[in-house]
Amino acid sequence: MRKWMTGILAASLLSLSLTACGGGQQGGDQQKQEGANPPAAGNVRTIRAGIGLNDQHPQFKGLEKFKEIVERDTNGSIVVENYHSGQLGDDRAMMEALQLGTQEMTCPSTAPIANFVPGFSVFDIPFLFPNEEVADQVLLKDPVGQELLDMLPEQGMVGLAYWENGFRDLTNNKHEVKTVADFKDLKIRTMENKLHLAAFRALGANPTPMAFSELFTAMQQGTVNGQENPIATIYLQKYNEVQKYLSLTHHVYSPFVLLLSKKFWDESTPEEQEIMKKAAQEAGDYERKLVREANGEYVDDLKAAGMTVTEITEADRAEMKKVTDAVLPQFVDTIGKDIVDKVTTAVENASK
Ligand code: KDG
Repeated sequence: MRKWMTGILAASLLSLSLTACGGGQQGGDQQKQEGANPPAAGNVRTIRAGIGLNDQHPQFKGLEKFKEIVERDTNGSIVVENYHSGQLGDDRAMMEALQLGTQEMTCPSTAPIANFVPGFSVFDIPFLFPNEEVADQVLLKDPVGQELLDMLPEQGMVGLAYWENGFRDLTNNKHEVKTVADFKDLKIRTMENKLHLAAFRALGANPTPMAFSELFTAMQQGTVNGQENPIATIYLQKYNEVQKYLSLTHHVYSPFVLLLSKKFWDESTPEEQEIMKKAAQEAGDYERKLVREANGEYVDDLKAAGMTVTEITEADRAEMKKVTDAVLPQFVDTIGKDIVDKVTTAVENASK
């Protein structure tokens, strides 16, 4: 038998044995791990993770990263199935499913979470954060960020980590919006959040709350003239096909929270809980990096796609802030004065 043939035979025999023990370089560890004690089929538990955004959005890429880390580090005792584009329902329905334990994971913006834990509406205060760095400081470093997450278990959900949706900008198909006066009578879709509704009413618009999954059709059919979301969502959800004007209002910074069903959390071992927590933070840093790049990059693509893009002057943004600040007093008690004070102080300190 020719020499090279013995080589191939040997190699294929070797790879066969590796595959049997689950492949590749880190054969050793993996072999050791996987070969040693793969979980009995009966012991494998599944996380079904659903989001409203599509599979092109960094949020879905973040979920795929979470899947990779959790399945690797739990040695397959937990597997993750990711669903996008509202396949498992809209934000409210998915959070209710987590409470019931009929779904394990979702990652909504904080605005809809405020319907379950009103404290999260502190992040809906318009023009609260001057930039992403200050947002990171307050959400990821200041104790108030974790204090809010610790309010979720009472509602049957566990907040594993903050991810990023981003600064929200306004689009519409009626006219360019530069000043407060330009908001007049625009039919704007908002998230299901009372503070957002009050802020847009104060600006003179005619806001209507609506689930994310209904938004594209509502714009297509003219049920609404406009909406507000970060650039990545506007571009990746193809809103330029149904919207002509984009105003870079940056009126609200929207965090996401990666939520897990408390039922699933309580049924997990301390090791599994630690792995899921770490994976959520690592995948969150990965998602945050991707979405920041996307939010920066896609403005030019939207211009190229024919949208009229309007920068807002600091003077006009200050005017918008003055108008929306007027609605805050009626929300302080709902949010909790303690939380409002802690967050606004943290923002001031981080802005120095
Ligand atoms: O996947 C997240 C979406 O469901 C939603 O939270 C996105 O910001 C959003 C919106 O406008 O509803």
